[in-house]
Amino acid sequence: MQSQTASDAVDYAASIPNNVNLAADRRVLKALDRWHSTYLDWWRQMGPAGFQDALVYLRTAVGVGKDNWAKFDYVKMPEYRWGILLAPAVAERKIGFGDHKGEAVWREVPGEYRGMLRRLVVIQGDTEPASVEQQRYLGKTAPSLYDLRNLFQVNVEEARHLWAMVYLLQKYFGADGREESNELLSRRAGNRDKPRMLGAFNQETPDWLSFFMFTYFTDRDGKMQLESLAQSGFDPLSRTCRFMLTEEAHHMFVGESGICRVIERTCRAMVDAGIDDPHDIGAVRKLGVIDLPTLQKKANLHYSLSLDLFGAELSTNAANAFSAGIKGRYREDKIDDDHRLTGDTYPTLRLRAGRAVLVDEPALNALNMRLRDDYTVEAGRGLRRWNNIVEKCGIRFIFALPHAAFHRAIGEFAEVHTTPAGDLISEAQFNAGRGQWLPSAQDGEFIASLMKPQIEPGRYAGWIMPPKTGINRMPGEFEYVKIAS
Ligand code: BYC
Ligand code: FE
Ligand code: FE
Repeated sequence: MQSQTASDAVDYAASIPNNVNLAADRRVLKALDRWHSTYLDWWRQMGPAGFQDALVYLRTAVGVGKDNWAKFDYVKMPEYRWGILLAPAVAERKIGFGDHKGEAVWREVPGEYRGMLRRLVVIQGDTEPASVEQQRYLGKTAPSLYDLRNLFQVNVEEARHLWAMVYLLQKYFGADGREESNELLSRRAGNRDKPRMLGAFNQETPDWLSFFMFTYFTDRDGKMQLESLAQSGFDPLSRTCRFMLTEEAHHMFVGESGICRVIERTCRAMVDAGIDDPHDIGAVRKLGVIDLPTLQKKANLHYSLSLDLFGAELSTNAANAFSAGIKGRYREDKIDDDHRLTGDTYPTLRLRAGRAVLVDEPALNALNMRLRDDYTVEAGRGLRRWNNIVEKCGIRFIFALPHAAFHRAIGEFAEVHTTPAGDLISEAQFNAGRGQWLPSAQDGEFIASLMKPQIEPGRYAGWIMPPKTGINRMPGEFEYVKIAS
C-alpha cells in the first residue's frame, strides 16, 4: 500500500527542486547551497566538453509519481534543474530482511550501522560523477543529434544521482557527510592520484560503441545495486533509490537500442554487399560498419568489467549489510523464504583444482554472487535480441556472454586467466589469445576512424541505424540539440 503525503509534492520553485521540504531544513539547505557552487564548477570542468551552451531537448524530473513525472524542454545543461526527489513514502513500511526483519524502517541512521551505511552511500555516489567524467568527450563524435541528446540526458541524470547521494550525506551524516560530499567532487575517473573508487569507473569510454556497451552492461549493474539498496531498512536510502530506478530505465534503453542499431546496420550492409562470412573482417570493415567479432570483443570487455562491480563472490561486507537490514537482495520483497538466510546455502563459483566449479556456500556470504547471477540473467536477455537481428539477416554468428571467470580483476578469479569459455590457461596463453577476445589497439583505431560527428538533424552516421521512434515521439528531423555557434 502506498500513500502519498503532502511532503511528496515537488517544490519546483526552490533553487534546488525537491520533495523533502528543504525550505524548512535550514542547516541542510545551507550546506547544499554551498556544495552547489562547487558542483557547478565540477560540471563545467568535467561535464560534456564543448556543449555547455547548447540547447538540449532534455527530460527533467518534476514529480515522483508513476505517470507524468517528467517534462521535456530545451535546456542548457548547466541550467538543468538537478533536484532531490524521493519516491513516495510507503505507510508503515517494515524492514524486510535480516536481524531486524519486521521492525519499523529507520527514518534516521541507526548508530550501530552508521559506518556501513555511509560507505555504501559514498560508493554509490562515487560512480555517478565518474560516469559523466568518462563520457565527457563523446559529444564531439556523436553519430546524430538524437544520440547526442541521449548522451546528455544520461549525463545530467547521473549527475542528479550524485545529488541524491549527497543529500543523504548532508542530511544524515553531519560533518563527515559534508566532507564525503566534497570528496565526491574531487576524485576523478582514471586519475592516478585520486581515482574513482571502483575499477570500471576508471576505465576510458573512448568511443560510442563503448558508451552503448557501458550503458547496457554497467548501468545495469547500477540497476541491480539500486534495486538492492531500494530494499534497505534505512528508508531515505530506499526511497531515493526507488526514484533513481525510474531514470535508470532510459540509460539501459540507450545502451540496448544503441547496440541493436549498430548490429542491424552491420548486418544489412553485409547482406547488401553479399558478404556472408562475419569473420571476413577486412571486407566488412571496408563497408564502414563495425564487424560482429569486434562487437563481441567489446561485450566481453564491458561485461567482465561490470562483473567486477559486484565485489567478491564471498563477502562478509555483503553478509553484514544484509543481516543489518541495510542492503537486500534483488527483489527481496518478492522472494519466498525467511529473509534471514541463516543456515541456507547458495551455489557459488569457486576455483577448485584448476577449474571453475559451483560449490554450496553459506547464502549469507554469497550475496554478491547471487546478485551477480541475477544480473547475468538480465544481461543475457539482450543478447537474444542481438542474435535475432543477426539471424533475421541470415548471417551465421552468435553473440554470447563470456564465462564469469573470464578477464576478472576482483574475487575468486582475479589471479588466474581463462578463455571466454572459462577454461583455465596460462598467462602466456592468455596474452596470445587476448587480441581475439578483447578489443585490440587496431580494433580501437578502426572504431575511432568511424567516429565522425553527424550533426545534421535527422541524419545518422553510416555505422548505425536511425532509431525506430524519436524521443518523446518527436519526428525524425527533430533538432534534439541546438548547438551554439
Ligand atoms: N573495484 O567484500 P567485497 C552505478 C573492494 S553502478 C575496487 O566483495 P563488497 C552506475 C571492496 O570495496 C553501482 N574495489 O566488497 C552505473 C572491499 O574493500 P575493503 C554502484 C572493489 O562490499 C553506471 C574489498 O574489495 N553501486 O550506479 O561486498 C553509470 C572486498 O570486497 C571492487 C554500488 O556498488 C571493485 N570493483 O562489494 C553510473 C552499491 N569490488 O572495504 C552509475 C554500493 C570490491 O575491504 N556498493 N572492492 O577495503 C556495494 O554494495 C559494495 O561495496 C560492492 C563491493 C558491491 C561495490
Ligand atoms: Fe546512476
Ligand atoms: Fe545510469
